[in-house]
Amino acid sequence: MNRISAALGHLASTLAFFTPQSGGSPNANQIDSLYKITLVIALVIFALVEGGLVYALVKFRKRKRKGAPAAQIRGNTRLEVGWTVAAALILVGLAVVTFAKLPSIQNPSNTGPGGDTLASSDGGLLYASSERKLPPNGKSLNIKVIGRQFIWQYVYPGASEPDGLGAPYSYEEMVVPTNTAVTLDVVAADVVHEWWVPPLGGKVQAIPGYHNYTWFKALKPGIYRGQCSFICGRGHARMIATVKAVPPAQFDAWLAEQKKLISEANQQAKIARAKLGTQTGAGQVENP
Ligand SMILES: [Cu+2]
Repeated sequence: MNRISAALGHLASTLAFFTPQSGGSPNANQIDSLYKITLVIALVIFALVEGGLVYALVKFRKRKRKGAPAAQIRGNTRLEVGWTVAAALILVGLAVVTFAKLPSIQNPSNTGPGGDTLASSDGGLLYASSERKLPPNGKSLNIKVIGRQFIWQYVYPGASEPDGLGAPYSYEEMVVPTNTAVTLDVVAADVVHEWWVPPLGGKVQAIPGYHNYTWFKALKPGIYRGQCSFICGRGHARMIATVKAVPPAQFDAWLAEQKKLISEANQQAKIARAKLGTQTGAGQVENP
């Protein structure tokens, strides 16, 4: 039994070399297992086809000494019908498995035990639709992902002003609490970009004028690396995306600190603007 499980473990790690990164989020794990199922079926077919080919080559080769010509075989209706039907059945099987797994890839799951208890704090504006899926209990940490040449910006809930301004934000590195359902609103400020952090799920395009949605739940603390995966201009290669998952308490502290820093900066900007307003004449305007 131990040997079998060891062999299976070995097989899984070998397969993992060929399939997408996983382990970061349940949806990424489901995508990965779909790839693995397809890969195993493909390997079995590969072995059967190549094995049959080698068998036929050896068995029906022209033997020098005998002098008799190799058997000339043309067509075999049963065999041809057989492999056509078998191929169709395999495709049907793959379709069934894919559709069975699709909901667990597309639909966010609830925040797990020990996750951040932040409810959707968009003032109750967050609603589910056919595009935007929410966890069964309707609660997620919703982060807006804005793609722009050539950096990702993340806007977190917690706007200090009613028009949505003053919300905490960060660039390039998204900070999230572990074991918490995180839903993403993916938009673009200029051209098409694509959000992709492989260990946390599939690709999502950021398209100007549209909102696309995805989700993930970081299972362990750590750094998850990704990259804009839709060529978007000169700086595309540098448009990296990182997700840093930290324990919920650490996330709450980080978010509060960001909020404080941003409101301090906004206060200073207000003072600077007021100062600018009292100055007249281009020559008198000093840098505030
Ligand atoms: Cu881009």
